Amino acid sequence: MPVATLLPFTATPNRKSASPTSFRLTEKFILLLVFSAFITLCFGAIFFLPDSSKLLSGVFFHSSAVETNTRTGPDSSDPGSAGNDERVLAKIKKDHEKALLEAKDTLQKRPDEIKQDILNDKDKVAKESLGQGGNDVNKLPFVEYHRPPGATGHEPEDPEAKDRRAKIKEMMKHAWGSYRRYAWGSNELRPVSKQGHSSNLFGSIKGATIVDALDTLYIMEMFEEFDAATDWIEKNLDFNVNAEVSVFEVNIRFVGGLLSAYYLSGKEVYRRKAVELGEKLLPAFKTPTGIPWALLNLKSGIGRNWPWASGGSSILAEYGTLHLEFMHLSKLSGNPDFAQKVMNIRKVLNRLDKPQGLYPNYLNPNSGQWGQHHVSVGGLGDSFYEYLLKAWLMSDKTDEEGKKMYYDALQAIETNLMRKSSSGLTYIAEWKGGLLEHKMGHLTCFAGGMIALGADGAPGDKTGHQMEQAAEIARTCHESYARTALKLGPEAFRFDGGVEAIATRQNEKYFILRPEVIETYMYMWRFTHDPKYREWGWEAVQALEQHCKVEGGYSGVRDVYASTPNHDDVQQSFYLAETLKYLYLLFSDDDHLPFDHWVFNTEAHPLPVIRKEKTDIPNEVE
Ligand code: DMJ
Repeated sequence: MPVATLLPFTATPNRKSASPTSFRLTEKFILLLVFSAFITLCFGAIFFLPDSSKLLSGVFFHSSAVETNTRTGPDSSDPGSAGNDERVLAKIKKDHEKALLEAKDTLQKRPDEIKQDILNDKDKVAKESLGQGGNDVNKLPFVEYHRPPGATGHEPEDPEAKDRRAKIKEMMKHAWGSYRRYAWGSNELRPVSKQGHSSNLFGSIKGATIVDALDTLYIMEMFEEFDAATDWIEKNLDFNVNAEVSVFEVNIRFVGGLLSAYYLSGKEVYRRKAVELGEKLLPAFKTPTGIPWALLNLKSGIGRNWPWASGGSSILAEYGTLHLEFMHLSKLSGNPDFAQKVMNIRKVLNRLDKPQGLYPNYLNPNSGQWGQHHVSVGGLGDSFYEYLLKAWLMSDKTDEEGKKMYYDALQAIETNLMRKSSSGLTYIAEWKGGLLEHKMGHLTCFAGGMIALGADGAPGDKTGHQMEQAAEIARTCHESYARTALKLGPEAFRFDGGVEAIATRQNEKYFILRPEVIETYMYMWRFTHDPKYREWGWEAVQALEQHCKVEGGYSGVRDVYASTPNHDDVQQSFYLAETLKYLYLLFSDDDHLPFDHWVFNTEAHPLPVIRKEKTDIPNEVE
């Protein structure tokens, strides 16, 4: 039918026409019926044609998918396209059948066979991605995960220890539950004002308490909470921030927390996140000496040092507290850069002259020269010494350089900094250009645990001597608690002006839920089983419950000598990571996170010993 013949029907019905070709009404009606039947048929054909949805979208919606198909796929006018559709349908059918067969096959397999299949698949994917090269965290090499021993414990047989351990778990529930309720996603909790708290140590990275608490949740078998934390991390933990962070704090809390969570649970998300963050920290090492900056902008990769640090220096306890985490990052990522960076720090240190064999707290990353000659086993120095010892232990005692550096440094500390008060309390003073300041920080109290941990390997028959030193430091630190009104330790205490183990300056009287004293009790208990360490730990628990517990969590206090607590309104993330974990372990049996398999980073995150005979399997610890 010529198109022209249809034209009258496009006219409105009441339009008058004198044309001889005009139709009668019945004819018009019949033609209208035929025409509408034709239209319906055409329209219906659109729906009944194969793959009609694509066709419709091509007609009615100008989608990019359709556009792509028309550009790269077969032309719809191509006579072969019907055959293509059939082939597609046949392929879908075949895939379905294959999947069904595989599922049936899998159901008939034993669990160990299924596990092996999964491992093989993973291996295949890993090999493929390795072939593509690069350090993309999404293409991490395959790592065979072995659950390390003692990740969770069992109920202690001793009924008192059992009850006390249960009490510590209750404390964790209160601390975690309050954080979850009032500050979920913030870095820390303000337990009095019941809101989030953000410290500028982490820039705009969020969730410090979540990451720091992960392994404590795990070892206490709080799995519902652990899963909620994992979920938050998967969805929200973001390191792509334009913010300046403390390299040290982010490493010990975030990298350390993620690594531990990986080793305890085997969840890949933790390995991925740890490596991703580790890679973001690498630009901090771009200095003439390779001694890293203290602060780093994670987006720009620009670093700098604390403005208050002597002569633009980096800080010993900061650049010296990366070793454990970075060795594990290299093992888990296959990227040797991490290990090389921290080994280079040692090279720089070993080339330098050390005054009296001591390590000053300040080192300029540009010149490679010491800043002010200030030496401390507390703030600014502490965990550098800890990591020398633990690097040796974590290497399955193969890192002879770390071992030598540790025992040499400890000897210099004993000779130059360790003193006894007139009533016989051993303390570790601070050294400023050859002069002693008879002050010991709460932070320094970790040294009791460290010296006990290293005593066994001490050269020249010094094991007994070092155990005595460790016990004496534990006693001194206990005295610093016992001599206060609240039975909680001050930030720093002095041995001068007629006082012993007492803070004399107002700005040294606060307690911020720090772990170091309890950490030392835990190590001393493991090595001696002297019940006094559990008693001292229990005293601390009672004081925490009485003076730090508030409705919305746990808070630090401003003055431990005041008869009633003045709360500082901060629940530090290390309270969950360290203080509560060390308390829990103090009342656990020794096979829970056993020392011959695990080494704690300075934030109490357990990392497995890397066995020398199995270095090809990064997390193999047995
Ligand atoms: C923690 O973040 C770590 O233990 C660090 O090494 C020193 N200070 C705090 C806890 O007091």
